[in-house]
Amino acid sequence: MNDQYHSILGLPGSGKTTYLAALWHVLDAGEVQTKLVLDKLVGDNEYLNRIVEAWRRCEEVPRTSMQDEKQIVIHSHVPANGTKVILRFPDLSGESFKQQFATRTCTPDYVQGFSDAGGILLFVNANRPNDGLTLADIQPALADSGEQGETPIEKDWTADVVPEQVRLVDLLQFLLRPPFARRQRRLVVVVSAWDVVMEPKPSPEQWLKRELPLLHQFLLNNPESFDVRVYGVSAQGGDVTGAQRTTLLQQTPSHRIECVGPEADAHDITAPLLWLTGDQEVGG
Ligand SMILES: Nc1nc2c(ncn2[C@@H]2O[C@H](COP(=O)(O)OP(=O)(O)O)[C@@H](O)[C@H]2O)c(=O)[nH]1
Ligand SMILES: [Mg+2]
Repeated sequence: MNDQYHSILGLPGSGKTTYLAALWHVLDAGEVQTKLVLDKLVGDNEYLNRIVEAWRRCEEVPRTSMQDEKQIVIHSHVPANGTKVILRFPDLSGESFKQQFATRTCTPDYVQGFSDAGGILLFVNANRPNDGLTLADIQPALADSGEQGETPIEKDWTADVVPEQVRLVDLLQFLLRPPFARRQRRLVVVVSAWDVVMEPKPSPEQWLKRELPLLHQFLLNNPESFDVRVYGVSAQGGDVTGAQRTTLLQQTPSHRIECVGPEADAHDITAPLLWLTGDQEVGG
């Protein structure tokens, strides 16, 4: 038995809940071959069913509020060798992470979650505005528009103006000091909404290096703390809020899913989890 608690990190809108919904669907429906196969579910079935129902109908999954935070336990096994793997995830609200960044506090449960065996799923959404532009970046555009000499509008600093990658690096830095247990952890960066990345698509790792260089550099330079892989995941298969929805609805639901990265098969969203589970016997 290999009992793993995988922690999930990511700001609001980074694709966490959609990933869990798609995961539950592929495990439950058995439409595609997966590296992990479902045994049984312990915990909040109702919540998983609620998010998976929306996912199957190609609707946006419900927003996770802080009151709505749920712990999900999925019992699975590896058909290749019969090893049992228990996956425990919190579906935390992105608001919790925003609050942790701003107030420098977190709950005892959150700390406890990192003390057991298991890895980290860190979510970033490829369908995101660029929030890390500096004055140096926009200077050439200002120069072209003739507005160069104007005084920039000053705004008060709030935690909300901090770019996403700075906040994510900070959340990871929390893990490097007490009360968190210091050890090397496997970490998967899930680049969600991979369908929106323009062709020719870079590898997920190249995407991370290009779009979130600070986060990429931080992960690369802390090998004693993080053993990292990057996956591109389209858990929904496309934009369900636009015209694409009609096409998506016509597909076998599991076939909408796309997973790109090491040892991943096209629709197998369990590949990153198998590697996170990290037991040599289990194929990592
Ligand atoms: N295009 C596209 N959008 C996605 C995909 N997965 C999630 N999204 C969108 O990203 C947004 C945030 O997703 P959600 O799972 O609620 O993020 P959470 O706040 O981290 O739980 C929603 O608008 C989703 O519809 C995907 O595979 N493709
Ligand atoms: Mg959510």
